[in-house]
Amino acid sequence: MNTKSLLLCLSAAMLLSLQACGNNNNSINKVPLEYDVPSELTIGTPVDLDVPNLETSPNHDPILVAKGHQLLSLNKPVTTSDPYPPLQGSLDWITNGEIDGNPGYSVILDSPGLQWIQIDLEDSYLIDAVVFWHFFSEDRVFHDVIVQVSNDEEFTTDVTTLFNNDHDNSSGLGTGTDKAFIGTNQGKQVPGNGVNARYVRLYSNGSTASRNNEYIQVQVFGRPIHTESDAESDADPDA
Ligand SMILES: [Ca+2]
Ligand SMILES: [Ca+2]
Repeated sequence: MNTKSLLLCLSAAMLLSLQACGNNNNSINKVPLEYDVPSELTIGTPVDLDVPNLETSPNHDPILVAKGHQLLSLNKPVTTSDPYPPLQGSLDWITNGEIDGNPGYSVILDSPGLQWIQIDLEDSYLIDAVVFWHFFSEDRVFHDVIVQVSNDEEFTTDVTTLFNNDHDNSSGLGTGTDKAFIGTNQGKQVPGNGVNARYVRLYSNGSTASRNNEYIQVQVFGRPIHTESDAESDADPDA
């Protein structure tokens, strides 16, 4: 190798390491979350909700997440803590891609109080966002909303909490500092921060309307986990 080709090699190596640094920087390559927003519905009259810790000026702009995020949860299997079949709908409606606030499109769990539903992404991914719609055709706040991800199906180890608005720890899962919110057609967007996980679990504990738990849709966005050899073989400065 002559001096000129050695210099070329060194410049190429420096460029690659600069790119690698860039990829590790969270502020780079972030884009607004791309997801489907269903039509707005205002069937009910506004309700004066007396809810502690309720957010006052919600921002529904798409959150910033990693470029290249994909919808991972479409038609993925859903399980629940509720031992009984739903009162309305079936669990697969939660990931069926249909997001409609009209009556008849939501799954209503049979057992009231604190319950979870869980999506199996069938592989581990880097999770960028979880978006969910409980109900949005009238003002309603669900209690003790907690979103967790894990690679452990039982959620006994390796659990990351992405959102928790159980301000008084009535769930026993820890005190949450996130705000209570009124569901809208924009859905509730929760950042995933690129955490590595296969399972996504969402808790709720009834709402201001009833003790029942209800879901129109949950969407999980993220990216495949690239190994170092993958990254070398498909290195693309625009990726
Ligand atoms: Ca649905
Ligand atoms: Ca609580």
